[in-house]
This record gives sequence, C-alpha cells and structure tokens, in this order.
Amino acid sequence: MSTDGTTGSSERDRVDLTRRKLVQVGGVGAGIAVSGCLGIFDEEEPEPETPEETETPTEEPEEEEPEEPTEQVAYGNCWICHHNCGQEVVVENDAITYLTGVDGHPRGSAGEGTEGTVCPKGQIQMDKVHDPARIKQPHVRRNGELEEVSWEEAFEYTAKRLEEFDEEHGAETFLDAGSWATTDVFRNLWRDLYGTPERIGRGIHVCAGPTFQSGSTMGVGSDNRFPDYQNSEYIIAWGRNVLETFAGQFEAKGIMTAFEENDATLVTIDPQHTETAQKSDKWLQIEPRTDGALALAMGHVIIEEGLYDEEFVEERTYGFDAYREAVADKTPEWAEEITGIDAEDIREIATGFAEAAPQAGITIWTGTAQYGNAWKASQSITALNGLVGNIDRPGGLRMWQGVPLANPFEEQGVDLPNNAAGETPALRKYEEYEEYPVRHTTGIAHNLVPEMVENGHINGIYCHYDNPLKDGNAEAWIEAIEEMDLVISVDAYWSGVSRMADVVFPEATQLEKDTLGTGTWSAYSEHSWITGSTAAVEPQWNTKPGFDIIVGIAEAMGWGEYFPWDSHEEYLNDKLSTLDLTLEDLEAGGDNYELVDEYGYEQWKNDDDWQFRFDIDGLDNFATAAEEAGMGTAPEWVPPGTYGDELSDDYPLELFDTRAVFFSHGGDQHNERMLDRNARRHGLEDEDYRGNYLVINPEDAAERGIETGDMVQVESETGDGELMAYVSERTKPGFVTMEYGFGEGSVQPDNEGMNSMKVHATQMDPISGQPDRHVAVDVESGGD
Ligand SMILES: Nc1nc2c(c(=O)[nH]1)N[C@H]1C(S)=C(S)[C@@H](COP(=O)(O)OP(=O)(O)OC[C@H]3O[C@@H](n4cnc5c(=O)[nH]c(N)nc54)[C@H](O)[C@@H]3O)O[C@H]1N2
Ligand SMILES: Nc1nc2c(c(=O)[nH]1)N[C@H]1C(S)=C(S)[C@@H](COP(=O)(O)OP(=O)(O)OC[C@H]3O[C@@H](n4cnc5c(=O)[nH]c(N)nc54)[C@H](O)[C@@H]3O)O[C@H]1N2
Ligand code: SF4
Ligand SMILES: [Mo]
Repeated sequence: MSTDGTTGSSERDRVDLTRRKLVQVGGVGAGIAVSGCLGIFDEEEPEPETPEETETPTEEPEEEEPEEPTEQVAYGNCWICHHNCGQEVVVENDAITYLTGVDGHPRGSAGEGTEGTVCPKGQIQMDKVHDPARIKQPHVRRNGELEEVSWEEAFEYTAKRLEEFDEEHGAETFLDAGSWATTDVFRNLWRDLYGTPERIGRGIHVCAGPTFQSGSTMGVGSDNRFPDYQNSEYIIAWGRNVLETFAGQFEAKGIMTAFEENDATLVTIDPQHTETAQKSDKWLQIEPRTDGALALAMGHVIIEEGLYDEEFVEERTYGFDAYREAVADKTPEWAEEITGIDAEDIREIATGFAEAAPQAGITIWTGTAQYGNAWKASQSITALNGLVGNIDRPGGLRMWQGVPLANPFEEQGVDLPNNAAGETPALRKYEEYEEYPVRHTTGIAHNLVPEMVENGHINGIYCHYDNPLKDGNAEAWIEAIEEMDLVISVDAYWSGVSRMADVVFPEATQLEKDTLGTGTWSAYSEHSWITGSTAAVEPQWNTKPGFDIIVGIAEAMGWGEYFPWDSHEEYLNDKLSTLDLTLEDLEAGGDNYELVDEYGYEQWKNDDDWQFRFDIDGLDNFATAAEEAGMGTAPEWVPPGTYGDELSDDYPLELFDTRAVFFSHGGDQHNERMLDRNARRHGLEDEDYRGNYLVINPEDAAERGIETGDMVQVESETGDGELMAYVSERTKPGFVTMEYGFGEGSVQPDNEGMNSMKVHATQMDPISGQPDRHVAVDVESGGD
C-alpha cells in the first residue's frame, strides 16, 4: 500500500480470497488477520461448535428422570442486519448446540449448490439464546425502582399508564421507536390503534438517509445500494466496507463470484484501509466528506471522453442538461485538490467504470450518507449510474424484486381503524421547527427528538429492539429519556434505555421466534425469493416473542379483537397465503427458502413513463427543502463544513465512528467472546479493558505522545469521553475512528469504553435529517 496519505492501491491475491484457510495480510496496522471470503477474523480462535453458556434455560427444572437425549435440526433466519441469512441449527435437549448457514440460501450463499454460512455476528444468535445475562422477567417501575412482575401485571400496568398518558399529554405525543423487531404489528398498535403519527425507525432516520432518498427520488429506489455483483466486471465500493459488514455473506460472495467468473475489478473509496480496501485492485484514500467532488469529476471525464450511454440518456433520463452543466468545470485536477486523490487515478476509475458499463456497478450505503453534505454526495454518485446506463442491466444497478405478501388483517376480515390519520407529526406542525428544511421531507429527525421532548411535543416512547442513545446527540437523548413521562422498553438485554424505563418487556431472541423475510438483493439475480423459520427453541426464561408482547398490550387496552391470531406463526402464514405456502412448508426439504418468480432485466422498459432523474426539481417537497437549505435540485458541489463541523485549531481531527465485524450496532457489546475477539484483533487482549478503541494515525499519535494501549480523552466543542488508543495506519492522518455502541447507555454491563455520540450535538444532513457523524475533535493522552 502507499503510505503517503493520499492514494493507495493494494494488490489482491485471488487465491487468498477463495480458500477457506486463514491468512495473514500484512502491511497495515497491527496485521489484521482475515480469512478471505468467510470473513472470520481471528487467527487463534476456531469457532466453537457449542455455545459457551448452555445453562438450564428454563426457570423450573423438570423433576422427572431426564428423557433420552434428542437431537434435531431446525432453521432460523438471521435478523441481525436485516439481511435474512438462513441458519441451520442443531437442537439437543431443547438447547441449541450448533449453528451454521443454509446451502444455496439467497443471502447466505453464492447461489444454488454452494455452501451457506453466517457471519460472526450471526453466530452470536446462538450465544444469546442461553445467555443468563439476558432480561428474564417483565419489570415495572414502582417507587422509583424496577421490580420484577408477572406478564399480566406488566400488561395491566402498561395499559393503565398508556390511558393516563393519552389523557394527560395526548397519544399523538408518544414516539414509536420499533426498530429491528421480527414482527411488524407494532405499527398497527401504535399508529392505527393508539393513534400516534410519530415514528422513528432505521432507514432514513439513523442509517443512511441521503442514500435512501437519492435512490428513491432519482427513480431507482433505495436499492441503489446493491449492484448485480455476480454479473459485474467493475465494482466500486464507495464508502462501504462490504467484506466486513456482510462478512462472507451474499455481498462478499457476489464479489468473489465476480472475481472468479468475470475477472472483475474492485475499487474501494474510503479514508480507512479496511478489509475491503485490502482486497481491492485499487484503494482511493479519499479526504472525508469530499465524495461529491470525486463523483462530479468522474462525470466530467465520462462525458468528455464520450463514454456515456447517449441512447439511454436521451430516451430515459430527465435533467441531463443541468447535470452536464454541473460537471462542466469539475475537472479531475479540480477534484484532486479537494479529495486528495490523484487526477490520473480519477481518470482511470472514471474510464474503467464507464468502459465496463453496463456491467459496472457502484455500492453505496452509510459511508457517503452520514455527513452534512451527504445528500448532494449521494445524488452525484447515483447520477453516475444514469450516465453510463447501467440501470437494471446485467452487472449494473439491479432493480431487485421482492415477493408481494398478503395483508393478514385483510385475510382475517379485520377492519383496523386509522386513528393517526388526522394527526400531523410535531415537526411539521409547530413553528419551533420552521428553521429545519427536513420537515418537508420526513416526519421526524433523530437529533431533534430531545428538543421535541423539551418542547413537550414528545412525552413518551416505545423502544423495541433499538438503542437511540448510540445514534446521535447521546447526552441530550439520555436527558430526554429521563424527562419522558412514559418509557416502554422491549429488549433482550439491559441497556441505557431499559435501565431507565418504566416498563421492561423481556423479549425472546431470534432463534426463539418465528421469522419471515422476503428480500430483494441476493445471490439470485433473476429470482425473487422468500425465507422463513419457526422458532428453533421455546422462548427462554420468562420471555415472549415481540408479537405476543404487542398483542398482550393490545388486549390489556381492550383491542384484542383486532388480533385474532393464536400465534405469530398463524399471522405469518396469513402473509404467505398469496404463495399458498406456510412456514412449515418453507422448512421442509433441507432448507428454509424458496425461489419464487423469475424476472428479467431492463424492467423500466415495461413503463413508458419511467425516467432516471438527474434533477429532482419536479419533486416539490425536496425542491422546497433544498431551497431553504441553500442548495439546488441537480447535483452540485457542497463543501464539507457547509452544514457540518469545520475543523479548527482547537478541534483539528475529524472523528467518524465505525462498525466492527464482531458487533451489530449497539446490540452485541454484552458478548464477552466478541469483546475478547475485538481486543485480540487489536493485539490488546492482555489489557484489562474491553471497550472500543480510538484508531489514530501514527503521525497524529506521535504529535500527541500517544501509544497503543494508552487511555485517551476525546473532546469536541460539546462533549467528551475516554477510551483506549490503537495507533495504526488503518486511518488517514487527520481522521480518527472508534467503534460505536460502547460506553454510557450501552448494553455492555459496565459501560466500558466511550459512547462515540457523547461528542455529538445536533449535526445532521438538512434534507434527510440523518445524523452527521463526522465530528471535529481533539485527542489528548491521559485518563486512567
Ligand atoms: N459487523 C457489522 N456489520 C453490519 C452492521 C453492523 O452493525 N456491524 N450493520 C448493518 C447495517 S444496518 C448497515 S446500514 C450496513 C452498512 O454497511 P457499510 O456501509 O458497508 O458500513 P461501514 O462499515 O460503516 O462502511 C462505511 C465506510 O465508510 C467509510 N467512510 C467514513 N467516512 C467516509 C467518507 O467521508 N467518504 C467515504 N468514501 N467513506 C467514508 C468508513 O471508513 C467505513 O469503512 O452494515 C450492516 N452490517
Ligand atoms: N453512532 C452511530 N450510530 C449508528 C450508526 C453508526 O454508524 N454510528 N449506524 C446506524 C445504523 S446503519 C443503523 S441500521 C442503526 C441500528 O440501530 P438499532 O436499530 O438501534 O439497533 P441496535 O443498536 O442493534 O439495537 C440495540 C438494542 O437491541 C437490543 N437487542 C438485541 N437483541 C435483541 C432481541 O433479540 N430482541 C430485542 N427486543 N432486543 C434486542 C439490544 O440489547 C440493544 O438494546 O444504528 C445506527 N446508529
Ligand atoms: S450478515 Fe451476518 S448478522 Fe447479518 S443477517 Fe447475515 S448472518 Fe446475520
Ligand atoms: Mo443500517
């Protein structure tokens, strides 16, 4: 790799990528070990075949003689990244003893006849089932303390508090924060029956707002994230660390297939030297938040060289003149100044991408979405697809299809009211929020919730499989949760939210629940598919699946008639009725998925009116929001700092928080095995510390007298925190990172490490409201 801090490229060893043996990749940081396509990162530690904790999972042990041991195979559907990877598990005496993938599974394999796997965080599902650290019993707060109660008491207490809340504050001020739930009926309870319009979820709110919105507004949908990998000849991982985030799963395998079958080129654009960067033909170590400039310059080259798809542009796009004008003066030399990437490299990837098109694709998701000028950046990147005409063509940007499912309420003839119909979300209703352009494009913004609580516009929350304390302005959110009059938590572990809640419902974890998923992107480029599973084991301890919890609350509120199903399985089978299938059918025959319809490419040809939009001036709400924010509707260059932080002498470093292969967001930091693996990955396993690590470049570390293993203070204009340093060339000079989901408010029992969002205030992208997680900080040696 190059260590000059600007551009690097690394040679890829294709043999390493496909063999299953662990290999050491040298050169960067402390030598991160990787296993090619499977993405298992520890050298020393083989995956255990049995869970470490297999304690008796139920509270009341059987008195009788133990029965003959039983062993059976069951299925699961990993819910962690919402990526629906199939799981095959072995159940012995009601305990799960082995977990692996499902061969041929759309999300967990490379297609028919290939092995199925799950990634490290998918494997944690097995640990969770029998983990005694889980919340085992419902709790309600009485006299300031959380007390264990029966389910009946918990439901009755909740119903009483919800009724009082409605009378005192109005149900419309209750926030539904159902996130990763394995059922969707929480929407029916809170919106349709209780009547609140306030809902915060992942998608545009905390995940990648600008990416989702650009895809939707420009005509390709939010699947603008996933090219048709396996048929591609040129793939750009733009602000994505695919080989870690979907380690060994569909995306990683799709890229491997493209290497093997199409001799594809992989380019990674990332300020960090990630696993994906290591495996790339070319790694462009971009100056953070400058992706928009790079994309515009690529567009400039492609037009100048006459490499764009004139026919597609002419016949199927809107606003090309505005785009051509926007890129006219955006030369690679102009972009080099801004991005730190050599003009020659910019020319090379622009022409490489355009020449391979339509068998060329870009994947974007979070890396180009979580900053203040990200809306323009993602628009300018997405525009490149329209320019080269790769849309819904083999190897290009696929318009993936899911399977339409039935509405179980309709199937049962249940006439749900729509009690939120007349309610306007507070963000659009009150003048307090008039200065925020985002109110034109979404109902709520994560970073504004604390302000809404202060204004009395939000007074309570239902928090289901979600931890907002790690998503943005942590300090303000912690105060907001304290301030709220009613906090209902549905969680499997004690987190900052469940510890502060008035009611805590202990949820069964994924393998104890029924699941059903129909995804879109997958190893099957031409098939829609469905995957499902019935619970592999009973809910452990005194826990219940989320579906039963929601129905229990509804019944206590007097709304039982709206939920006529005896079980979640029945509800899901109603959904499947369009396919004449049941969950049991899906699990019959050695796997748990079904390929459904075959669909072709160039689906836009079926709709004469379909156009790819370079300019979104026709969308009034976006046009108004853009105007208020001081931007146009076509791609343009918006420098970093226009909306987000500017670096200064006091805060000269740019902090961005990252995912680690071992943790799903803030959900797994309770897992000692993964904490140990993360420590080992940094060579710090002998330290008595299992928090997150501040990754800092040797240059910046030397200036501050910081060495690996030192505790350091991180400070921004609005907050600070402390964690352990890891000095490495993995990150650029001037750019520091840390894993998120640790520290105050997390699920780690002793809250070790730092909540990265303690240094964050209300920075956000003005159009989507997505938290802007690039924060100006300084780092000092010190601490315990
Ligand atoms: N292990 C693990 N896997 C996950 C998850 C998890 O929590 N843990 N979550 C799942 C979910 S919900 C999602 S949305 C996906 C996300 O999947 P990805 O988008 O692939 O996620 P990240 O690893 O965060 O990749 C973002 C990359 O962007 C880089 N980056 C930061 N700033 C900039 C910038 O300004 N420009 C550019 N070009 N790059 C930048 C970072 O260094 C990082 O490597 O991952 C999924 N998979
Ligand atoms: N700082 C920062 N924040 C981010 C991101 C980032 O890059 N940086 N990425 C964002 C992205 S892309 C996304 S998609 C969101 C996702 O964020 P969330 O939707 O909030 O997901 P998690 O953090 O996994 O949720 C964690 C909570 O779920 C609980 N949990 C774990 N297993 C179960 C279970 O089986 N049942 C129940 N009921 N609860 C369970 C955990 O105990 C924990 O309290 O995070 C976003 N937040
Ligand atoms: S990528 Fe890993 S964590 Fe995500 S759904 Fe698949 S197996 Fe589960
Ligand atoms: Mo996400």
